[in-house]
Amino acid sequence: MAIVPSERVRQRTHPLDPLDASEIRRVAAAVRRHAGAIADRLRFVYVSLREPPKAAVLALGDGGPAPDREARAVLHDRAARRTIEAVVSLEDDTVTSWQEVPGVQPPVMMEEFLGTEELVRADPRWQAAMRQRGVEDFSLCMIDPWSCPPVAAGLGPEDGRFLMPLTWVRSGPGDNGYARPVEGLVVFVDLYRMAVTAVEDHGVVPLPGHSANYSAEAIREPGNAPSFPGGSRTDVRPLDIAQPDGPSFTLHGHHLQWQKWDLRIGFTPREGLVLHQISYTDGDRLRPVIYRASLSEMFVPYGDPAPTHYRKLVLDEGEYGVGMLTNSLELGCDCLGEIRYLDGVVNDNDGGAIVIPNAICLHEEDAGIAWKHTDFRTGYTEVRRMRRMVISSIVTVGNYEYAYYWYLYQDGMVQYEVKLTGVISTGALPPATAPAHGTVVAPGVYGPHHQHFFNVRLDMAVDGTANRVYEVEPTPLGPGPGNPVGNAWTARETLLRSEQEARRRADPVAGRYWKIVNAGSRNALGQAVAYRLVSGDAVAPLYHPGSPVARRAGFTAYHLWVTAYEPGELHATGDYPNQAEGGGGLPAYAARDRPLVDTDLVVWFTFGTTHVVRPEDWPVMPVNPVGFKLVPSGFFAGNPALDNPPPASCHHSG
Ligand SMILES: [Cu+2]
Repeated sequence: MAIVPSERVRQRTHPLDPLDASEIRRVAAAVRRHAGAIADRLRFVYVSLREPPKAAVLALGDGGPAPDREARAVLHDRAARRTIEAVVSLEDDTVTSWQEVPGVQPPVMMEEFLGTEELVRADPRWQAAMRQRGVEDFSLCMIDPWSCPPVAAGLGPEDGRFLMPLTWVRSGPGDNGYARPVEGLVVFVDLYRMAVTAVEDHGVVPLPGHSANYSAEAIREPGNAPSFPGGSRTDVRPLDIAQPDGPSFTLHGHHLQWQKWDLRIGFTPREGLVLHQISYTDGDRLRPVIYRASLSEMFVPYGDPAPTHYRKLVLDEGEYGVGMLTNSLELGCDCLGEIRYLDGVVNDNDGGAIVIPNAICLHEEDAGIAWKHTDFRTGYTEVRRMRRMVISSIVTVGNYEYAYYWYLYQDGMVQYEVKLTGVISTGALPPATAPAHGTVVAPGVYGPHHQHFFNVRLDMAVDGTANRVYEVEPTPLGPGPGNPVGNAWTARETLLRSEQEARRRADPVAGRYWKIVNAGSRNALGQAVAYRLVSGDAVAPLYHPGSPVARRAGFTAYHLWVTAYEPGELHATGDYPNQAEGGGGLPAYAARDRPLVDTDLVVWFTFGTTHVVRPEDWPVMPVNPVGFKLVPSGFFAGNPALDNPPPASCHHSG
């Protein structure tokens, strides 16, 4: 019997699997055939899976037919300054939709990111500014292409396509370039003309003199800041993770099963790591919790009004794409233990495929104790270990690293954590001055104050798609007949009925949290099943509420947003935040004020950190973890980790 190759592919590919390299190339070929005369002009911004309708994916679990496989391509015709969204059927390699999107700028492309550096290096005005600062060897200069927010006139999408490179200088090849920022020099590049349109020089500030390297060798050098003349510590003995029988999870393609958890792993050029259909096996039922979980945007606004810093207002995901910037991970370094990996596959700007080997790391970790009790009268003790499944990826965005971690626990908890590390963005100071909006980290170098905001989109599916959300606030009761000694309080629940009502701020001191409830599904105690969203790291924006900064990232005005499910609503700042005035994404989605009770809904959570830089953040920053937890709250009728086996080496348990 003849086997048709495409049929074989079809059998192996789940509808939610990300595009592989051959599919990306097929999409590009189909786009070029369709584009005809303009094919050679088209640049490929993003090529990614166009996920099938949710109903079709859910029907698959009941034996429904495999939905057609489709891809979405965001294209840019630079000559005509047009952005096009195409849909390509991977069933027959044809373009099924071709739509121009007017008035937008797609994100910065890798070729632009890389091409800008050489362009600036060759510009006589920039060269003159560098010579004024005593720099003759331009090969030591690092020209980072920061995005260009439209906070100045004439920089909207209709005026051109801009980047705003900032310059640093290495003291020698291979040195930490961010140790020597070029203060006061801002360059504007028009990517359509591939030309430097303006060079702003706000005056010479001396380049800091010291190196700030962090290799095991470099930290010995007396001139390094800080310096460790003894080199690396010698008292760190081996700590090996041994799993002689292998890990407790199985990975088939992109399908991960671990303990009672079951999910699929995806990857897109914009969002990077995506989790699909996170479900928990409870007896003989596979109970859905989240249909799709993804980082939807990041925002890093700087709080320093100096000319080099006030336009640093980056939307790292929407303006660059964090999938594109994902690292290849290495065993024993990025992840420890018995590791499995998945590659990430993204497009290049010619429509080719780039495979990022080992982009996603999967492993198990011991997470301390799961639970314990000692009967103090008899000495009878039961204790269990907790284990967690870790799904992670790390991205490099210029100077900063962001490491993203999803954790699944044996007690039904889902946790998300971003570990911030890398090198802070620096500024230089004139001699004998103190920064008003930052912290000195080395002689002549300061780290400006800034904030990091993250927004995670959680397409919830607690026991099915019909969910509702309550805000819960522990509330003291006033004194009275029902509260004679004044100790009484209740957990007051407020139903969030519509999108406008569901824009909420965190109040960790008050113990406020949110509960995603399926009112139609009851646990054995008769309670409606739920998961609660618990915030540890909610921050308030420090920019003025009426400012262009606030408008750029409207999602930061609230920590919680809930919207009615709409497949195209995936990003907290909307589809095209690059050079946009703002207002897209969550503010626009929620403006429709759709009803939210017992419907298919999406929970969006904004969290982050206010970064008042410390000297200890220099020259490379110790990780700072921020995130949130989703905790079962009546989803089970008791402790779901009761059946964790007693530890073999523990004599008290069993
Ligand atoms: Cu920071």
